Amino acid sequence: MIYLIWKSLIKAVFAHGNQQLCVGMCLLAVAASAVLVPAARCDFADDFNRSDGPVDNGWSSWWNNEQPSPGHIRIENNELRTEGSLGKAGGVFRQLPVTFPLQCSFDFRTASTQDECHSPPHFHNDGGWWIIFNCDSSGTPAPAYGLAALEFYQVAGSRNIVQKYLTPSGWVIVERPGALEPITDWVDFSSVFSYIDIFVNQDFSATVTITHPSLPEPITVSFPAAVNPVSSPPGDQLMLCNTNCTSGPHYFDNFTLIEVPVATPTPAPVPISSPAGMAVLLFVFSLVLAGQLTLHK
Ligand SMILES: [Ca+2]
Repeated sequence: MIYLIWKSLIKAVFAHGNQQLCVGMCLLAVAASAVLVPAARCDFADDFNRSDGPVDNGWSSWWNNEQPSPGHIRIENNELRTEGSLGKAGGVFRQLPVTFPLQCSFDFRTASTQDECHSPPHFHNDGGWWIIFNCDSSGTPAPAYGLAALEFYQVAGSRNIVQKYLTPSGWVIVERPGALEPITDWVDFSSVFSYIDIFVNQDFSATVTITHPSLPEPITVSFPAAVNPVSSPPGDQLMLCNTNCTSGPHYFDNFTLIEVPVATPTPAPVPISSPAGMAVLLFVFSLVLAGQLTLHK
């Protein structure tokens, strides 16, 4: 039956000398079924280029037990200036729920020349970064100390890069490359900006690339997919802060966050023998028979 209908359609179309129409109709079902559905995106960027003073632009700040802390966390020379605090750090946060995959990047540098406070025998410079996605707002003194879906941080620069994510049974902490510290051929952050680039997939597998001005090649580490992460994020806060106990100061600049569009898998072409394929054929065939299609020789 299908063969007969198809043969009739081909015969009718070719009888009018319009091969393009035939080919076009054959592709119709395929084209109609191939639909990309982009996900909603929530992109954000801040170059901190504004007058010295409070961070503003929607950010809240904290330092130690102060929240807000405009004296310690502020804009300085078009950069975000932060200070560390023993066990409490300092930085900024804002309501910015994100979905994955995403790519974010920022510059980081530190004016600190002091040893890291928690790393006896103290051979690391105390300057490091910390970024947190989808944390709740219940933490004290800041959301950084509550629950979060996902975090990345690195202390010093010559230490391992850390991924931390939440599961129903608690935190999971993954260190990469998992090498003895200080890591051979890595360097601590300095007064000159390094560039941090993070790409996170939907399964929380991730790549972190750090470009130091003093190294000939970027440092790149990869993290595997998360195992049993919480199914829904505990909050909607984004945090950007230092990991330090010294005053630093520690500086950030050129923060960007881009949610990468996710394309749904392209549906398989509608088989000519399927109900949808049959409907298309019958519709075209009926038009041909009724003389409603203009066929050009
Ligand atoms: Ca800037």
